[in-house]
This record gives sequence, C-alpha cells and structure tokens, in this order.
Amino acid sequence: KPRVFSGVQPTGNLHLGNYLGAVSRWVPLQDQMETIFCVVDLHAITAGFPDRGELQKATREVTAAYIAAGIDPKKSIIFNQSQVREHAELAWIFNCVARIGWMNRMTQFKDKAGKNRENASLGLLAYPSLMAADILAYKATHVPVGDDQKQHLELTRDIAQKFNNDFADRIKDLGVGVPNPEPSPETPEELFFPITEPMIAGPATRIFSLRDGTKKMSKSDPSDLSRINLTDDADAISKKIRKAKTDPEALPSEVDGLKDRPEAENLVGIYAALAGKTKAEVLTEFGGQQFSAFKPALIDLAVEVLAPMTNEMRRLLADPAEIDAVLKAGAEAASAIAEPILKDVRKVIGFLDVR
Ligand code: AQP
Repeated sequence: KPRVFSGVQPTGNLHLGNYLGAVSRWVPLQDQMETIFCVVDLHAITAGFPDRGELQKATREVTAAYIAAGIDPKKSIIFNQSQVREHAELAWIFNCVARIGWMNRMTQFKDKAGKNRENASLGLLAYPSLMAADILAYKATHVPVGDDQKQHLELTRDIAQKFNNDFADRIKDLGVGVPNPEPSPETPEELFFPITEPMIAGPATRIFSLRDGTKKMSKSDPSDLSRINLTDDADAISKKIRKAKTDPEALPSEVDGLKDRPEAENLVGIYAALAGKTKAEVLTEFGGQQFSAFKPALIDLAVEVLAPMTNEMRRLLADPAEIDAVLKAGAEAASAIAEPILKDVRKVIGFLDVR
C-alpha cells in the first residue's frame, strides 16, 4: 500500500518555498494514500544547537503551519521526530550501511559546511542518513519534497538497495521480506525496504529568493526581504513583493520567453503555484503586461491564500495544548508503525534480544 512520508525542519522562518514546494502539495495526498508528516527536530540540530525555547517554539510553529495549510490530524499522522526513538536508531544502522564517499558528494553538505568542512558537525555530514531512516522506518514508498532534496532521496534509494542486497539471504531466511516487484539479475528476489519514489513536480519545486532569482528562497538568508514568511501579515507580503527584484521587460506570452529571466520566471512560478495554474496559463493572462501591473495581482493572490493560514496559525499558537495533543497522538501512531519494522531490522542485523 502506498505510504507517504515527508517533513520540515523546525529552524524558524517557515517560508513560501516550504509551503509551495512541500506542505501545500501534501494536502491532496491525504485522500489518496496513508500519510505521515514529521517535524524533523533531530535534523534541526545538525547546523548548531538552537536555544531550547526557540527549538520548542519552532516545532509548534511548523506543526501549526501543517494544520493551517490543511493537513488534517484525523487523516494524517503528525509528530515530531525526536519523540520516536526508531529514527535515531535506524539512522545509526544506516551510518554503517552508507559510505563516507556518498555523504561527501552531497551538495547540501558542501553548501552548508562551507569552506571549513573539518569543523562541520558529524551530524551535518550524516544528515542524509537520518533522512533515509525517517522514510524507511515506516517503509514509506513516496516522498513529496522540493527539488533541493532530490540528491538526498537518491541516497535513500541507494541505502535501501544496499541493505536489501547485503542482507538478502538473511531477509529471506527470516521471512521478513516481500517479493521484489521489479525483479532483475542485480536485485534480490525479496526486499526488506521499498525503493522510495520521489514526488517532485509542479510549478513550485524550487522557489527562488525575491532578491536574487538564482538563489533558493531559504530560511537562513540574512535578508528577510528575500522570502515571504508564513507569519508575514498583508503589509509585509505587499512590501516584499513590491520590492522584489525584476527586469525592465514586460512579461512574455509564452513560457520560452522566461528563459534567462530568473526573477520573472520565479514570480510567474509563484503566481502559478498559488493559483493552482500552470506557468503557461499565467502567461496567457499576463503576457505583454509590465511588472507594475503583475505585482499588484500577485500581492492580492498571495494575501488571499496566505492570510487565512496565518490567522489559523496564530489561533493555534495562542494555546499550544491543541498542538501538543496532536503531536502526542501522532508520536504514538508513528511508533506503532516503526517499532515492528525496527524489531525486524534488529533481527536481520543479529543483535541479541534478551528482553
Ligand atoms: N525554495 C524552496 N522551494 C521549494 N521547496 C523548498 N523547500 C525548502 N526550500 C524550498 C522544501 O521544503 C521542505 C522542508 O525543507 P527543510 O525544512 O529541510 O528546509 P530547508 O531546505 O532547510 O529550508 P531552507 O529554507 O533551505 O533552510 P536553510 O536556509 O537552512 O537551507 C523540503 O521538502 C524542501 O525541499
């Protein structure tokens, strides 16, 4: 049965890229598949330990954003990662499956570690191994994320494949595998972990900075004008879009005309994603118009979509009891899935179980 897993780090400044590239795309999946959405707080300490209060606040904020965006705790499991021990345990085992060379090739590690790589935390290097554990502790089959996570998902597939291959005989002998749906001479007859499908599609797989159309919209960008935060009010949204970098040309009538115009392409992509349209449809409407006409339309649309969400987030955050109850129930439901899977993993590895 298809099972979806995805997550966002509670590192503050949740932005339009996180919403359009990830959370908003999860909403319709709830009616099609089993869905598990995590606030990945173990990941949030890889680039340094935030203040205790900040980490707790950001964890509730991401949870509120999920619910406000339409993730329904009755349909989906919502929880924070550190509450389910299996993530950390499986990540450790995957640290021993994955190779250092695989991790060293990750572009996100290179970007985040910067020049002083020797001084980055070991956790930052092992980040993708924990991400693989997040997904595979539930044997999730589908992972909807933004384009920046593509390389990490390929690594998740490599880890699953290596585990399935290295332990093929044990998996078969212990009867803990399922028949390989795509048998080939290179793959075992039975699989323990599924080979996860990335879901990266639509007009908003990568939203760029409002100040620089070649840089991804990011939580850690020092300029607050570079991103629209999900906590921004209508005035802030309006100011940021008015100040967004553009070029002097009118909008083209066809998508081809956006080539080499990263800022224009970004704003058209944002409009398309917010309106649930394609870029081509947006250009049919706005082709030939100047940014002085397009930006006000974009502001109206952004406020229309985001304001109800921001209000609902504020309501939820005013009394954290409701959020904490959702996270508690979610952690229990998530553990109920992950525990038996990890029990089988321990058997496959051969850890002596004396309890
Ligand atoms: N700019 C983006 N466009 C589309 N999708 C994006 N995502 C992040 N930025 C964009 C998607 O959001 C989900 C959660 O990502 P995360 O919590 O790992 O956030 P992040 O990638 O750490 O966010 P930032 O803003 O990029 O933080 P910093 O500044 O720390 O690097 C993922 O599905 C991601 O693809």
